[in-house]
Amino acid sequence: MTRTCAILCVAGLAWAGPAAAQPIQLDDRNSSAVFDPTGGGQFTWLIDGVDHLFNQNFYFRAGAMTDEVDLTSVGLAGMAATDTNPFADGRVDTLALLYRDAGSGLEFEISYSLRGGNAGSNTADIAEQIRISNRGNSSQRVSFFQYVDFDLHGSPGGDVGRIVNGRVAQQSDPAGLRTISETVVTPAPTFFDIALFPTILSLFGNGVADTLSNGNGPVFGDVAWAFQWDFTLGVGQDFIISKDKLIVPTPAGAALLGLGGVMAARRRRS
Ligand SMILES: [Ca+2]
Ligand SMILES: [Ca+2]
Ligand SMILES: [Ca+2]
Repeated sequence: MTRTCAILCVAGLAWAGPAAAQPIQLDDRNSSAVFDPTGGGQFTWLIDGVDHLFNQNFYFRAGAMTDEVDLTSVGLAGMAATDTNPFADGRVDTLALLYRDAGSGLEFEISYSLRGGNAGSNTADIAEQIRISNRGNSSQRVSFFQYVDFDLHGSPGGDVGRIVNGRVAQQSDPAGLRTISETVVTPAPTFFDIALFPTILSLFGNGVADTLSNGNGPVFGDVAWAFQWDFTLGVGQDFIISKDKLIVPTPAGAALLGLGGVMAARRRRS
């Protein structure tokens, strides 16, 4: 545990200060998650001692910007880590981050809330809410991206993933032991993509404006996916995104998730 985390996690203090922060760890029951607010987003999601996440991060493009920018590279303006379920587990489980981009006048508030399951259940959930506000003095056209690379069961290879209905991403590991599903509660993304690492990641910071290509898979291997929301924010307006990620042991009837057929097809080809 880092020193910053020790302070924040024990006391649940809010923090606001200059743009440098140590990684923050959230803990709840059988699960832990680690975030680097100024260094690339989330890098760890442990469930019953197994790490399933390589990286999740946010990128955006606004106004005349000709490429997408890593949100954690713009000014971190505030951070608060708190415990929101003291009766189940008194450790800090929720992280709120505030970023301000001076160039566009946009403000981004990200809230992550971790809910672990019973020990040995191999189940945990992270809910995310994102509020993007225009604090500048002119209307802004915004493209906001969420990028995520799960390496289920601690290894990047052999996962299978797909995107259903443009707003539900599903990924399972090769042994079929774990399944992550991410649901965009609201609003539906404007664009999306699922592909092998680093196809999608390479779009960010490549010097040109990119739009996701609506690939829905299935993809086999080191799976990564992204969602993109395009919208216009008038002065003083907000745009709110609500999402949820749930990791569970793959159900016996995995066809329920639309992955059973995919995995059967994979076996026939190999
Ligand atoms: Ca807690
Ligand atoms: Ca780009
Ligand atoms: Ca992966």
